Amino acid sequence: MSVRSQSSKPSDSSEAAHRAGFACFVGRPNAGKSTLTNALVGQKVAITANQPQTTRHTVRGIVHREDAQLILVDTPGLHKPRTLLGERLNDVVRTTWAEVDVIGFCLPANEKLGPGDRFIAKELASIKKTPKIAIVTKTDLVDSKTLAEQLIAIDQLGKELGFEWAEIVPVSAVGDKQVDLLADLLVPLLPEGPALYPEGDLTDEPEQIMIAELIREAALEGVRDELPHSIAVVVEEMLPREDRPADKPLLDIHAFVYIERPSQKGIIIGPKGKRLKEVGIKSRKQIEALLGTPVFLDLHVKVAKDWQRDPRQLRKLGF
Ligand SMILES: Nc1nc2c(ncn2[C@@H]2O[C@H](COP(=O)(O)OP(=O)(O)OP(=O)(O)O)[C@@H](O)[C@H]2O)c(=O)[nH]1
Ligand SMILES: [Mg+2]
Repeated sequence: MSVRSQSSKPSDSSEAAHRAGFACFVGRPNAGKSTLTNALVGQKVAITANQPQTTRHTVRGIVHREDAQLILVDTPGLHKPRTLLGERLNDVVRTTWAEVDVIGFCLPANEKLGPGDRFIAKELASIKKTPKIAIVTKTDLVDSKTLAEQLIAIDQLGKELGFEWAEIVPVSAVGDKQVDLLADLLVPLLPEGPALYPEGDLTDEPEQIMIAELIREAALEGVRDELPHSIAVVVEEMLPREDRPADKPLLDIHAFVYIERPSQKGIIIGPKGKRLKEVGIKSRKQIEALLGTPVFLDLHVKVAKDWQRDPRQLRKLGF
């Protein structure tokens, strides 16, 4: 039988069926999960920072392809919790990986496997039904020998725990290396089915949350120690400015930057308010790009005492 006649048969299955489903990225804080999510989606849907525990809720990023719709679920870094917030974040991660079609375990190429990675791998090993891909992130930071050693160590880790990785893929989200390949490897692991989100949707994050996150990202830059964990941002109000001509709209956004202690106020605001002003300028530019409209951003710093440990405050802040 010729190839041609085979492919013309109505029952032929050589035309791959459309697939749609969920893949989550898990890993230690700072492993590069959110940066990878953004690289795959082709736009920033999750904020990133060179600090652990940047992501505080699951963020969906949607990759549209001819053959598939791949919905990525970026999760907070899994860590040893020290606060109620930390416990809540870990719960979110565990709930997520029970719900997805494939799990991508992110391990940075430039850090040797540690107890934190082993701990996560062990938990993943107990989820038998879901395929697991090991993703070696930040490959641009290491030479080929170090990368090879990391790949071997990860393969070994799976064997020790009694499972095989569906794939082990090295990627660089910053260098855009093998990011498309990763999508190619994730798609066949999704179930067959029609698209779950409308074409063009890149995320289902509400605008107000994305705006608060962009402000928090700007506020995180350059702060150290405990302060990054203490910052939370809430957008209180978004209103079009009245009496503006139709061709010159302006959106007023009022947001609160919360910290945990009065002593942190000075650092966030900076001398003569300089730092807060910079945070405002930086995030406003990104918000304007996101919304496609000029914005007046009004930021206020408020103390929410020890909110990371306080159930009532956590609820108020959306956790
Ligand atoms: N050189 C390099 N840096 C990267 C790469 N991917 C991420 N990073 C950096 O690693 C840091 C952490 O990245 P994130 O994407 O925020 O990490 P995360 O895993 O989402 O962190 P949490 O949300 O805290 O769990 C940031 O400074 C990124 O710029 C990469 O491919 N190459
Ligand atoms: Mg993140």
